[in-house]
Amino acid sequence: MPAPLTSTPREDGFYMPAEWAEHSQTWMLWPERPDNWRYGAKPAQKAYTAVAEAIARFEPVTVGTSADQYENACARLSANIRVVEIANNDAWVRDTGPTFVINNEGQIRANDWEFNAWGGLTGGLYQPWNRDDQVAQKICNLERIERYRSEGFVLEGGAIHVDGEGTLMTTEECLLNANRNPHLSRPEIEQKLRDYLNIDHILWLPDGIYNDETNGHIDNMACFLKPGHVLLAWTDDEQDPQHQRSKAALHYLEAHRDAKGRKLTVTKMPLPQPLTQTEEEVDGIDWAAKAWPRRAGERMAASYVNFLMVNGGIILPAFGDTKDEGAANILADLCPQHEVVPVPSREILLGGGNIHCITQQQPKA
Ligand code: KQY
Repeated sequence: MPAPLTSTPREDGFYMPAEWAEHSQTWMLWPERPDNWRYGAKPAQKAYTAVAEAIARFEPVTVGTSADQYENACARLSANIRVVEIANNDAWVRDTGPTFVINNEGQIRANDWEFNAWGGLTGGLYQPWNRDDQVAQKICNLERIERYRSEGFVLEGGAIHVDGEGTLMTTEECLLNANRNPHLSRPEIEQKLRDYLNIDHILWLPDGIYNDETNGHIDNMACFLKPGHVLLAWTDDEQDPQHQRSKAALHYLEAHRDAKGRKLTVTKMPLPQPLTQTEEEVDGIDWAAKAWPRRAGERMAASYVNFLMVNGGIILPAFGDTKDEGAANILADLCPQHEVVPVPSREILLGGGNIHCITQQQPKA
């Protein structure tokens, strides 16, 4: 397959479209590692399957799996879901897959970010991560899509959201974290984002969700619903450590404008009640020296903001919480052109992320 392009998307006229732009398909990976997913990942496979089936109602889905799990994934997923072999270290394609970029001539390319398992040797979630770092390249090869490789610049897809009109939103907690790109200054990181995503303006929220093991990915904290309109994870409970984080983000968004000079409308999306891992859940996970330890009682980074927009639908995390219905209603009111489909996602949350983290949309070129 061809070597990565040596130019940048900005030089070549490619940009990252918003998530609501039409997709040709969504990518997922199949969970299996027993030191992150309890009971040999069987409950997680069920949860991922429900997400894949929900998305497949709206657009094609491709699921990448290890060779060992290929037959099992094929057997559990509907026949209309394509299964392909993609070796990986874990199933978080938002972060290990390509970030696609398009141009105005109907062409598509992709960014293949350097990946270090959310923090490398200082704070990363597992070792090794070499297979994860090949996922974007393999997806591009399967689709015959040319790619840009951001050698020397670590980024995960969950750390960025764009409005497709020149604005990118991220968090300082993640992108300025010393465990990502300690050799780059803030202006240098901003230049990388401009070059690879072709954006003009960056909104820097201070922090993400409390206790998020990704170091505060934006896709759990806030997202665009349309240009000029941000949905922000929120709690009114001043005793909750999340309150200060959400309040600081709200103040920031109220004080800043987007790339087009628009004032931002912010809608608060309540968090579910604080969710913690149970003894029984933690018990089902294999202990491994090179994987992040899980502890009973630990607060999980649960947020309804971690949904995926698909063609005509919104695949929304549901936690079996009293706030589930309200969250679905907020999105149904704000996005009447999308059918809101809640999918139980506690099992995915136990692995450290949610529906947006386990999916990667491929825009229609
Ligand atoms: O939230 C994400 N984008 C990924 C979470 C990874 C957790 C790994 N245990």
